[in-house]
Amino acid sequence: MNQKIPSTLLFVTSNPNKELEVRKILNKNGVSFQHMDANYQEIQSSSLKTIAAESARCLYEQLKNPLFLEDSGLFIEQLGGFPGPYSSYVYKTIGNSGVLKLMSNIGNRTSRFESVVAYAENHKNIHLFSGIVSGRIADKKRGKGWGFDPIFIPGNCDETYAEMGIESKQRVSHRYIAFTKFSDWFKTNG
Ligand code: ITT
Repeated sequence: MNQKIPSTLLFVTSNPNKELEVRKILNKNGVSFQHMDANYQEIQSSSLKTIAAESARCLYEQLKNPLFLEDSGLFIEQLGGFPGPYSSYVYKTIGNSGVLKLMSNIGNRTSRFESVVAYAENHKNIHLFSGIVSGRIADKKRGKGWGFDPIFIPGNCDETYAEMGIESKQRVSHRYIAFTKFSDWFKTNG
């Protein structure tokens, strides 16, 4: 990472869709940040909280600047929580078609999206905020959206995240829940 580091709150992510969604949520909630487009090494764990906390701690050690990041994933009940922490890799390799193929004979399509925000105030104080949305996997891809948006139907809705569009997704999403908790906390404690 050879980027110049500004002395402001950093959001480290290599995912532009995530950055856009987070910018909308935090702008609305009055928390400003500088985006840092960087890939970082993640430890292996079945827990997004453990991965996010460790990533934030390591990045703080390198950057010596307050920062936050988000680890998120889709957990499918009948697949034992797969892809979960491997969501990014699974999306890049088998994609939505591959996930639908794995689910082809499975009637119970219950799944959940999770988001964990890790805020590193310094190398010791890592604060975690999580958001979970339960839902189900659609029978086929519906709508245009990034990642698993075309195959995930939240809660009691009929539409996938992709069909809902970003503004409606932003009102219910796992990311919205986690980042609202973070910004509410940050405004008084950050
Ligand atoms: P950074 O780690 O650099 O932030 P990433 O895309 O690798 O970017 P994650 O490790 O958190 O991020 O991977 C989560 C993956 O889960 C992501 O790449 C998508 O494929 C999927 N995902 C997470 N949230 C999603 C959402 O709101 N809509 C669609 N897919 C999502």
